[in-house]
Amino acid sequence: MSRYPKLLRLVVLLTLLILGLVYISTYHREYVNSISDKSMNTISDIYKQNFGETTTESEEQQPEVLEEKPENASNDEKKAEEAPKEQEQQSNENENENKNQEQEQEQPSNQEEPKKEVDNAVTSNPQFKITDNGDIDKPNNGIPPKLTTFPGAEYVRENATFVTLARNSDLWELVESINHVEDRFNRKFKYDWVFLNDKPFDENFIKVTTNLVSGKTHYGLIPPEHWSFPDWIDKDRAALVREEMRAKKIIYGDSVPYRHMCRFESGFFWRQPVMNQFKYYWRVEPGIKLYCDIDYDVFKYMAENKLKYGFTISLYEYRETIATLWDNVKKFLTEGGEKYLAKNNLMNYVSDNNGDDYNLCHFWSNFEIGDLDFWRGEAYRSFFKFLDQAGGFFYERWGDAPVHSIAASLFLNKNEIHHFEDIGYYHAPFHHCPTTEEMRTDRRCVCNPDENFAWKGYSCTPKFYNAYGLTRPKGWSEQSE
Ligand SMILES: Nc1nc2c(ncn2[C@@H]2O[C@H](COP(=O)(O)OP(=O)(O)O)[C@@H](O)[C@H]2O)c(=O)[nH]1
Ligand SMILES: [Mg+2]
Repeated sequence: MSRYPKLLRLVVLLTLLILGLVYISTYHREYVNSISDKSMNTISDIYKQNFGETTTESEEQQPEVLEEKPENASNDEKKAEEAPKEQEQQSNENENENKNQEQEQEQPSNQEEPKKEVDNAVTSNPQFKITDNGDIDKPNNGIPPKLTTFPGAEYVRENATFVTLARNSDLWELVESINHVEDRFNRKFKYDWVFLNDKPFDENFIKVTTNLVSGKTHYGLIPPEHWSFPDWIDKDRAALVREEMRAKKIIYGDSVPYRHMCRFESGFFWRQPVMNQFKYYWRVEPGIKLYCDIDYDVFKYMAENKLKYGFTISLYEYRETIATLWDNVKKFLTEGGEKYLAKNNLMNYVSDNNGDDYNLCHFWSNFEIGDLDFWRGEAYRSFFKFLDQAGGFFYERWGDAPVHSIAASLFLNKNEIHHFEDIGYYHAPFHHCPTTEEMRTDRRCVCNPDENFAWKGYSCTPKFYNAYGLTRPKGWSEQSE
């Protein structure tokens, strides 16, 4: 026998040995990782583990709870008075943030910015473009072209409805809202409208609203278990809290019905049997205005772009109304809710330190266009159940806006959330007016752009654009003061 077969055998043996070693070391690393994952228990850990390190805006100041107006002032007056003070507090912070972004946009630096990781979920949408610095540009803010002829009888609508929670006494303020919605949008598309009340609607309410809505109207009576104290709530403790909040003049702090309303909008509006037939909804409140034409079917837009949640105005919450909300969110996540976190979520919209604290940002829920299936899904159901058990709707005054917003920001991917920049909107005391003159002219808007809240100090919209990595509309900085 020659020496060569022996050498060959040696080489084969050595190769097998090396392959074996590589396999064992890889397997071992995965195993060690899986063990250490289990020992993570802070939200920061969970966040980093799921999404990696991200930049924070940790120097940002958070707004304090503000002095309230005397008790005899109306709520609108109170809100209108508070807003400028709040804006003052926030303006420095946002000025810096705004200036930074403006500079980035207007004076591209010579140094090459590292390209942001491309988010396939976002770029797969053909209307979005990735800019050189990695931000996402939605031409015309992602709004489809106007329809030139409006749908006729054969039009196939989305499975969608307007929805309004109201008392009989809200009728005439609500009539104004219906008028705006019909005039600017719904007379062209004729979607249905659901009205919900904890007491039966009276004949006049039904007659007037049915006459004004171009689609079909539906009326739902809320069952008592969706509008009362659950049996695990200590009513004496809740009453004590209301007294304390009354003394501190916290807005709606002493109100029982307001708390039922917030709990209902958080956990029950989408459970009403009359809502079962619908997939999409647009929430409308009494006393709102629409400032611009909406010449496309927003529900189709939601469906075509697989959007789950849309908003117009975004702002900071009163800290005292949600003192322990975020602690409960963290508890929910560490006690099994972590699995619901979306991969490309908007944690950085609601938190400036990767989830350790809530920055008070929320979408203003008096306007919402959303997919009911999100609230119906397992993630939100278990989230709401957890919060409801914790009792903060009654022991504090948790609003449906922060509850919805936190859920949407954590459990949805960012490309499922949309800012309706084109929908001019008013709910006292804030206005949303499309930023560019081009859009305001095109949509026949009647709002004053100087009053556009979007880029002002107390707005969270800049944070939304930053967290999402969206390019802001041209001219935003002129509207920031
Ligand atoms: N049926 C019913 N609706 C209510 C009650 N309280 C508030 N709402 C409705 O809940 C929504 C929010 O209330 P609103 O007073 O506008 O609160 P704000 O926008 O936070 O100042 C509106 O659509 C109201 O019509 C109530 O006690 N019963
Ligand atoms: Mg309202």
